Amino acid sequence: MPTLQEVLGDKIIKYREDVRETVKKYGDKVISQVTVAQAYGGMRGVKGMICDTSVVEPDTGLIVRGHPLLEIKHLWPEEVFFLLLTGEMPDEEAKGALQREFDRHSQVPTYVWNLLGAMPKDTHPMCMLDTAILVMERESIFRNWYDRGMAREDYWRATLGDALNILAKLPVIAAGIYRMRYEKGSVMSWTHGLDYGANYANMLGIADPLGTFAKLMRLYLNLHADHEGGNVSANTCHTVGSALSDAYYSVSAGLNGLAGPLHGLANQECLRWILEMIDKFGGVPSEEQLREVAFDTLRSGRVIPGYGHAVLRVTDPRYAGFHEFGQAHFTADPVFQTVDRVFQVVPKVLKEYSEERVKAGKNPIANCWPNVDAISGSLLYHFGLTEFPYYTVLFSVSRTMGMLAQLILNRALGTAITRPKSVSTEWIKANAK
Ligand code: CMX
Repeated sequence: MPTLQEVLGDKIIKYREDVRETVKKYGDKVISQVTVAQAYGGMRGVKGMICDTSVVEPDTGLIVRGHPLLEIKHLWPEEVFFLLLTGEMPDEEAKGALQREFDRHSQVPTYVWNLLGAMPKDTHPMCMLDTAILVMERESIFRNWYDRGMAREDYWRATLGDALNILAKLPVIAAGIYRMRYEKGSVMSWTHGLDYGANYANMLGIADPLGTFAKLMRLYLNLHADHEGGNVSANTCHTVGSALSDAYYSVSAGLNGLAGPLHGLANQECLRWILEMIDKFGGVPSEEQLREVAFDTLRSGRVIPGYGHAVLRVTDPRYAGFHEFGQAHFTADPVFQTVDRVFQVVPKVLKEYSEERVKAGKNPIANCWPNVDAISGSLLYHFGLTEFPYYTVLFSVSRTMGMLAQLILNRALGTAITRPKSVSTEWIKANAK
């Protein structure tokens, strides 16, 4: 099979033709309307952008290029990246070529380590990661070619070059941040010839005699890679990139969004919540104890981390994928058992609480089921990766694949600069009646 660059080059000719035809045929059709409540409510449900790498269906969850997530959970991260971009699975030859690209670009510049080393010791690992990506902007092929008068036709090639460079260095930097920030010893290097997930697992330095942690990392990087285009990280990366800011600016910005507690940081919040309960009750809490803590959390005005979703209306298939892994490998683990028991209790609590909210004139909770963040941390914790402020960095290494795939495709399609129209409250009052 040809390489990623060759397959994508051919696909892009078809993608462009397809989009041209679609706009010609359906350009004046209405696909969405916006109510005043939606304009104030984070544009929830408003269809106003295109993403072809994946879709999130409210009743089934993530579908990647036509494949329901749980049917492709065995894919390795490099295969997922190939699939996101081209809609095709790479064969061994194409996968090997992509792995060699990562080998070639994996050396992290010294100035990145110097910068990370100079940051205050209590810097959040996400701040370290986003800063490291941003400072490498000087390496951007896109900016370099653009400054020399690159044709629009070549934007995607330059962005793919930047993407391969970022993706190759990302696990090295991310693992290095873990080792520096938590004093685990010296930073480790990328091993040539080893796959992406196993390389990241290896560089974190977690003991893995049976290779189970490497398996978890492959799964982890697969399940978090993409979640269509409207979520905060993908949407931010898209918006920044739409100004033709290069991939370093765009990805760093997207990850700043992932660092929020309502988005990617929920995994850290979730594990904190679970551990506090285990600590409080001296072991796996009973269903009654869990119910009490869940209500206390809600009544004190906080959200239950890892539950609810802006789009999904069922249990997140990513939760199901991780749950299957936990059941296969460590059912006796108290943290995993607590997560499992939370699943028995919290959806019922959220439903009751939602009814109370409605009676009090507030919005219902649209989805009382778990999302990916409710469980991912418990698996990492099992392997001794207990520093939960680091968890969003793992999410980031994965989500960068999705953000970059979307960015490359938008460059190929010449997607316009993002500029929705805002209106004022006065305008609403004057016009909505
Ligand atoms: N606990 C308590 N209240 C919740 C809730 C939860 N888990 N999920 C939703 N609600 C509340 C919302 O805060 C909102 O309250 P207000 O109207 O008072 O502001 C109300 O229910 C309606 O919200 P919604 O329509 O159900 O959900 P949104 O689309 O507004 O928000 C999300 C979605 C994910 C931000 C929200 O469910 C939440 O805060 N969950 C907990 C944090 C979390 O797990 N985030 C990770 C999501 C996955 C990811 O992006 O990585």
